[in-house]
Amino acid sequence: MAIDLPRSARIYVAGHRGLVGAAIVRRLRQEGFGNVLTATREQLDLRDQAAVNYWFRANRPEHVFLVAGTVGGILANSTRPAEFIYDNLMIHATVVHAAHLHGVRRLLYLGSSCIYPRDCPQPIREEYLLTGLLEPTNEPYAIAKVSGIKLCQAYRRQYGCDFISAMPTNLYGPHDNFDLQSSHVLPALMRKFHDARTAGRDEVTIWGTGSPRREFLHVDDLADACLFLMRHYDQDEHVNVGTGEDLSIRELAETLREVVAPGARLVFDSGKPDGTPRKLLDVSRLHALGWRHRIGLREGIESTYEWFRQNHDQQALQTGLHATTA
Ligand code: GFB
Repeated sequence: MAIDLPRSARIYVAGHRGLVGAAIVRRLRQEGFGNVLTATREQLDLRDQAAVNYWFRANRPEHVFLVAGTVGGILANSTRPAEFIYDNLMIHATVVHAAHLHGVRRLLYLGSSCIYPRDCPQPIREEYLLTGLLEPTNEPYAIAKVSGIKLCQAYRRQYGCDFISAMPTNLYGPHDNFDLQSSHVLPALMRKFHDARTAGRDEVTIWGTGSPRREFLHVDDLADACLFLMRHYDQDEHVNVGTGEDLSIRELAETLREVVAPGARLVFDSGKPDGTPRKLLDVSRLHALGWRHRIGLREGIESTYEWFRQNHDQQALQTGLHATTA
């Protein structure tokens, strides 16, 4: 099945300054889409329904990638729960509602793999949603992300809106957040190894025990999957997006060490939380549709480190919260 997405379509990328939004904009421009619409946070507060309605009326988007939100790693999620639930609930609701009011043809909403129960069977199938309790360190964020799926489904059922949902695994790549207090593990460890190397230190601290397992997808692969789903998927159920492969945090740290700072010693800080023991997505629904990831983890880490080295000074000035990813 192929759904028409003409190069002239007016496409709004909500959250274009974040990891995911920036990758989708890059991808759309590479493919020759000439009407990519964006708005900065200063121009449009996505938590304000009246402002969002006004913006949709003025700009008339036909397709929407809803990838905006307040995001962060395990520490930011556990210390700023109010921001994570309020900002995300509001942003999802205002954009979905305005898209309905203003006749958007298709909308893709991006959730997160933390929507699934903490202790669900692995790999995680889409139907495990709402079958058990969530991981406490990110429950407020996960509740907001589950609400986004339910919004899309409710607007489809009541109003016939063609709104779809994709649930990505942990992401990384250029334009990630490298701030140690708010980032996810991969950019955090890349930065820690880099700082250790440049300062001549031989020790790098890894939070938790190193035993949790995570799956990592390069954001350019995610952008590719988002376009693929926009063109080939129009069903009610959400779709997992990942590689189908995971590794332990210790193994991830060892890989980053090889690329960034060979010889550094790993020290584990068990005072920091581990979070969910394992999050490996079952990607058979996506594979059956005809999409597979292309960028291997080692290759993706090497190219992201190259990007980081070239952009590090700029990144060091940013906190990255209120950016966009899953
Ligand atoms: O990536 P991360 O912050 O988030 O942490 P989650 C993954 C694992 O890496 C945890 C460990 O076990 C962390 O304890 N870790 C080790 C570190 N060293 C570090 C470090 O220096 N920084 C960080 N951040 N972690 C998030 C959720 O969960 O994943 C969000 O909180 C969202 O809601 C996102 O779903 C994708 O994978 O545990």
